[in-house]
Amino acid sequence: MTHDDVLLALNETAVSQELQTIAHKVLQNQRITTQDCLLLYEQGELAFVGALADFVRFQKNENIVFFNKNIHIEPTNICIHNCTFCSYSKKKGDPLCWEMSIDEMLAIITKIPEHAITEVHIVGGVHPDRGIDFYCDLLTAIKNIRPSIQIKAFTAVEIDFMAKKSGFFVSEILQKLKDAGLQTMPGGGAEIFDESLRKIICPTKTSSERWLKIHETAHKTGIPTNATMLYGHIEKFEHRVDHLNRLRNLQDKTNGFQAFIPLKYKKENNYLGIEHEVPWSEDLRNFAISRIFLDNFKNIKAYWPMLGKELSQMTLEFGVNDFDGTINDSTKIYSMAGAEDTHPTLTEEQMVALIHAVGRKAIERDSVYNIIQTH
Ligand code: V47
Ligand code: SF4
Repeated sequence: MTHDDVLLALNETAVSQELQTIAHKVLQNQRITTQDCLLLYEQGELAFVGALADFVRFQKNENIVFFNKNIHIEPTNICIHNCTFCSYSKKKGDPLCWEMSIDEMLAIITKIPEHAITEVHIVGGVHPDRGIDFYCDLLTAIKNIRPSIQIKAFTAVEIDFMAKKSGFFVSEILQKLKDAGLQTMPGGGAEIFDESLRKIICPTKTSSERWLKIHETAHKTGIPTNATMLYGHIEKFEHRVDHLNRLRNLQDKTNGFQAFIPLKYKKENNYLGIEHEVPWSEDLRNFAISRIFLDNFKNIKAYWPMLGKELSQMTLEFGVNDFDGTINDSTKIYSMAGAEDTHPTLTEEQMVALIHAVGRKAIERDSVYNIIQTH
């Protein structure tokens, strides 16, 4: 949407004076406040926030939608933590637990033709017996068999454990991993930063303060990272605003976040006991408001295995300009939590068609957003 389109839409929508003031700020590329953001969550109708988000999206990325070709490897689902929303982690000895050896993980990569992927995304549970040496060996072995592959790996929660287990500082752990081949870090483990909610949904996990510190240290070490927010569980709008604000503040300081990825809470097979997931209209509003508020993030990413292909396609009209990858069926975090697509895969052609269908240019990128191919 252009500036004029949005103004036209605004005139045709009966919105309050306060919302109009926020809209004018956005259209003049001014930063909105946390109070503005809360008002958008409380009162902003889907069409209204969608129009503003589309304006911001176009300002930052024109008509480009990025995607990358990757696979996910989940080394283990054995985890020392007990997050109540998690449908995936198991304790040692549970019949549903798994732990892959380095050779097993290498075999997954070897099976995939060289040109088919540019990135491997590695995230798993926090295994009590696996520390920095194991993960450095893993990265080194991957680089030995596929030197050109880019490695996005380990949430701040896994990094935190590697540091505590070994006695090294976080900065030392990150440097060792970088030397072994780590290029970027994913955004998991952020959940929702409000400390009182963390006590309920992830009581033993890395604190918000430490999550942010680990990302800050990664940025200083030259490792770009992503940020996520788990929404649609027990949080209120004010907690989402607080979460986004802490991310925006850190990004002002480091500019090291590449993308923001809202993660929709899925309710199956976990102990949180939420009866209903939020409706798709709330997913779209949340994408849009995040796009408007996070004025210092270039990319808002939709993780399609969680949302499904159709809803992910719709997010493109609500601020999203980035799709997480062409993924094989090894992603279990969401299939175990009730995502409809239990074997999420999209070929390159399907991904491109999905993007072209909404009139955008599809660009294959690498892990640090260099352009590989335009479609
Ligand atoms: O931190 C766990 C989430 C995250 C559930 O950075 C759940 O490119 C919904 O962070 N319902 C890990 N979500 C995955 C993640 C991620 C995914 C894709 C791309 C990137 C990236 C990062 O998964 C966890 C948690 O927030 N999660 N259980 C659940 N029941
Ligand atoms: Fe472990 Fe991550 Fe599940 Fe929490 S969300 S229990 S840290 S695997």
